[in-house]
Amino acid sequence: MMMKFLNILFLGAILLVSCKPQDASVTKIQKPIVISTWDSGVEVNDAAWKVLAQNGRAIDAVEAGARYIENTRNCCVGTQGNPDRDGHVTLDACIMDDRYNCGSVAFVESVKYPSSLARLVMDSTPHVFLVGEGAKLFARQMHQEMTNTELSPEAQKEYNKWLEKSTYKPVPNIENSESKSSMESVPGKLQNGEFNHDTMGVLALDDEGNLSGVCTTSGMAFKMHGRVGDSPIIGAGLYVDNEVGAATSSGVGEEVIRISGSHTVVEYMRHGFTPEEACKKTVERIVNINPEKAKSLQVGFIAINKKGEIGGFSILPKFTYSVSIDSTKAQVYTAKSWFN
Ligand code: SD4
Repeated sequence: MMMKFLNILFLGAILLVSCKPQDASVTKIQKPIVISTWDSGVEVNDAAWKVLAQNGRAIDAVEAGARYIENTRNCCVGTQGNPDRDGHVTLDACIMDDRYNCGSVAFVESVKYPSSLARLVMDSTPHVFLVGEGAKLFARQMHQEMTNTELSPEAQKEYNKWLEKSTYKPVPNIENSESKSSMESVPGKLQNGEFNHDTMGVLALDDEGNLSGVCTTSGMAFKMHGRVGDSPIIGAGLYVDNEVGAATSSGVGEEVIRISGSHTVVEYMRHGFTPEEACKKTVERIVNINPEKAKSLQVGFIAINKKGEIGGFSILPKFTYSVSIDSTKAQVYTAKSWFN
């Protein structure tokens, strides 16, 4: 009798094994791959791809991408970006690797490559976050390239234009009562006619299957002096969990901080949602806080999981992201949005 029972148990076990649905994770993994926010990610991805193509680490790839954009003139990243309302360009950045190592800098001036400074905080200090003068001092100690505090001609022009009214205050409720889009103060095009862009978030999965990310910005144009957004905050502007996936954000930082946006995206992926679904569910969290206010807020997330699946989602239309899976020009996708 006992023997018969054991036989049935054994047969059951065999059947169970053979009936187990095929694990999705054994399907082909798309790697290496790099994705970044906005159309401006096309060139950023190029810089990152050069590292990935040589079997480089994701962390080195994303840093290379961030450095590329920090070295160009644009409204929203690096020392040539638009200033705060007192005329200072203050920079925020963070970086995170595949082992929960992370580094951040915020409210830092004159540092040419804030993403590399964040990397140095991660690699060479026992800390995660340095701000302001302390971050600048650390940059000098680490022989980082510094610039003077003069505004670029384009940023000066934008600032002069803004000074005529000086109405923009990056406090969400005030913005809302003035019924202004928070992005209104950011020029859509540069003087030379080139398309302008916003905060740069870069995520990569390398040949070894490891994830890393970076986020870098000069923050919301004409913000209050001392204001820090989501971009340098681990969990808000960026989060990487090498077991699951990575996410980064662009848009009104205050809204991202209050829901720990990028961490939330990663947690949704942990619970089985695809990257696009995870971004959408996170956007929904922001929208649900105040659906009326959300109609004039832009926040977008992009995400990648361990299989190299990617996705993005935003509150308002026209949030784009760039995707590279080889050395050819990155493909730009427009994310689906909550409002149309
Ligand atoms: C911030 N999230 O400082 C940044 C701004 C941004 O595209 O993304 N601009 O709140």
